[in-house]
Amino acid sequence: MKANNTPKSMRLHIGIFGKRNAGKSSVTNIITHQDTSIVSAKAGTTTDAVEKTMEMLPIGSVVIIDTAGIDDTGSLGKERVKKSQKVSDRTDAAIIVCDGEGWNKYEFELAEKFNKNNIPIIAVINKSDIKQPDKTVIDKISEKVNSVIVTSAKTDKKLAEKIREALIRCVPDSFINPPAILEGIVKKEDTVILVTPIDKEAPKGRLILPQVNVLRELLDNNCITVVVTEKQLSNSLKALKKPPKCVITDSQAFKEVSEIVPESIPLTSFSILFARLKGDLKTFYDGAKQIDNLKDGDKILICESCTHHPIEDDIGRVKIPNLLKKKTGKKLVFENVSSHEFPTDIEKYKLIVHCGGCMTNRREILSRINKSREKNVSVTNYGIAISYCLGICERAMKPFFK
Ligand SMILES: Nc1nc2c(ncn2[C@@H]2O[C@H](COP(=O)(O)OP(=O)(O)OP(=O)(O)O)[C@@H](O)[C@H]2O)c(=O)[nH]1
Ligand SMILES: [Mg+2]
Repeated sequence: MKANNTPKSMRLHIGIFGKRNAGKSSVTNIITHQDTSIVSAKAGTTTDAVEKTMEMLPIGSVVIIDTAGIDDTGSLGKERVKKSQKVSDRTDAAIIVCDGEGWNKYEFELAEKFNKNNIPIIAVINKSDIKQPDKTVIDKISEKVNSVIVTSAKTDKKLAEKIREALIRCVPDSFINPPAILEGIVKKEDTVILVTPIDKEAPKGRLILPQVNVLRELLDNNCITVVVTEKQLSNSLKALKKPPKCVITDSQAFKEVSEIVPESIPLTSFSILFARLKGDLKTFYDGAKQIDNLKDGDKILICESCTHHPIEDDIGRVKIPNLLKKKTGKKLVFENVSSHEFPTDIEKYKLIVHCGGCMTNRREILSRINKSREKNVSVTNYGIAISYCLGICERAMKPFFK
């Protein structure tokens, strides 16, 4: 598979971290076989995360992210450190680069975070042409990581190969064989109806990513796939000789679709399929039940992974807040964040409603779920919250909890 054929969010994200001048950008350029990042003797050369997508067999397509030094100082430096920390939230495998002096608190703290989240770490002890690390240095680092590579980015011609091998040994199987979106729901050659409303929010001339991903998976499985707007759903059901194996709808048309599709036909949404693929379905389902406990003045955070210009009837800014207000009858306060932004003071929220996350990777959403769990904040998903407010959540979840 070519790198460009895999959606970015499904690619293994490899973050490269370390103190300033450790050789992070040199290692990045060696892995990517090109001048992806600027290398210089001046500490603090890399000031913003630099991303490069590439093909790394047999893992497939990966995103290499070079970062700014984790030991940067001053007000601007601190901002850079924050950015590097954000990259760590979406890192599936970490490479921590240091010189022969080894690690200090910066690397140990970072490694602690990765260890806690089961994220594999490869330690690259660089600049061995200047200083070979002591055995005690290597031993201390080894305790915290999956592999240690002692090397020199200047002289080691086999470094890219060594890193690749170390990655293959430690990355989760799921990245080498990504799970199917429709696992357990659809089998080869089944008939499936996809409902994709063409409303104001639908991008001109295109389908949105979850729809495209699901459609592609159905075609890969030789399924008979009927794609309609909600207006033709009833006619499509009548036109089929046998009922479809399931109906998958855009969450925004849930109500209408649930009224048309007979109870005997499994029904769910693109967003809920992605909630399972990218997050943790059970946590999101439990989170939705918190909706009933909301009180006047409660704050709700709406998280969207992509950045788009809010439109008149925006799902995160208008539709979901309206549904929640209607369902609870309470005066709720909504805040919205998008892209890689995620507040640190999440304890002030009663509920977090996250989008399906088609534009981000699973690691980032799991990391947000973890943070919410640590602070006892309930978290749910767009599709699940919508179905809950409409009173059809049980039905939409049934295909997953058979
Ligand atoms: N001698 C020697 N120098 C190296 C090695 N690796 C990198 N360097 C040099 O160390 C300096 C810093 O390298 P970079 O790759 O820019 O380091 P960095 O960690 O990206 O640095 P910042 O972006 O400033 O945080 C450059 O002058 C490199 O040429 C090595 O293995 N041996
Ligand atoms: Mg750099």
